[in-house]
Amino acid sequence: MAGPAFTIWGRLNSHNVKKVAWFAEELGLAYVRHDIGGQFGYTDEYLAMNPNRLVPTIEDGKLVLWESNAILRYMAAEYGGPRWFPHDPIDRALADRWMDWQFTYADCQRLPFLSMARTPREEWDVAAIARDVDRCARQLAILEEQLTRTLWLSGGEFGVADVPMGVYINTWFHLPFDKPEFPRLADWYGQLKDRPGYAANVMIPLT
Ligand SMILES: N[C@@H](CCC(=O)N[C@@H](CS)C(=O)NCC(=O)O)C(=O)O
Repeated sequence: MAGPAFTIWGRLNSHNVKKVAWFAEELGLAYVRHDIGGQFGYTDEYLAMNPNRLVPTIEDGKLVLWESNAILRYMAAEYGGPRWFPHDPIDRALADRWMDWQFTYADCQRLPFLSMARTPREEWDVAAIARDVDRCARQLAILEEQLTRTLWLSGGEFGVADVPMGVYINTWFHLPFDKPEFPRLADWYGQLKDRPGYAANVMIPLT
């Protein structure tokens, strides 16, 4: 009898859960996902696995793991191999840094996202949103520059290092604020949109 499937715990309207569900599809991994967190609340069983009261968490055989980018690295190593995460230490480090860098970006996107996607329009703090959008744009200029030098954040081809910012860039392009033009970012986003796992798990209504 087949063992338990790779299990993802977390609601899909979470950026960090989207990363894991999308990447599972890129790897062709059979998985089950259970809604938990946010509007679904938590169970004691879940909090015993992840005491941070955050999503996502995965179970894979005897492994229980939280922290979305650590999960992505595990998935790439266990199920993907060098195609997804280069063995060469220099290539790997250059790709890997964009995964950690995403948390820097997430910090400035938090307020516009929570304010615009999860708050009635009449309650938006327009000045605060504009300040954070400006901060996000300054950070995205760094990504734009990188994408003039490599096609993907992972290097010459799409890989795991494109996933964290790949999720966040969908939100950047969808939230209704004025934004500067970033042509290479727009190209990169256009290519992500053609990936079925991205369309199914990331390009869903922002809620
Ligand atoms: N660094 C953590 C952050 C996890 C996190 O902040 N998750 C958010 C959703 S994106 C969360 O769980 N919020 C509370 C909730 O959903 O109940 C990771 O990358 O996994």
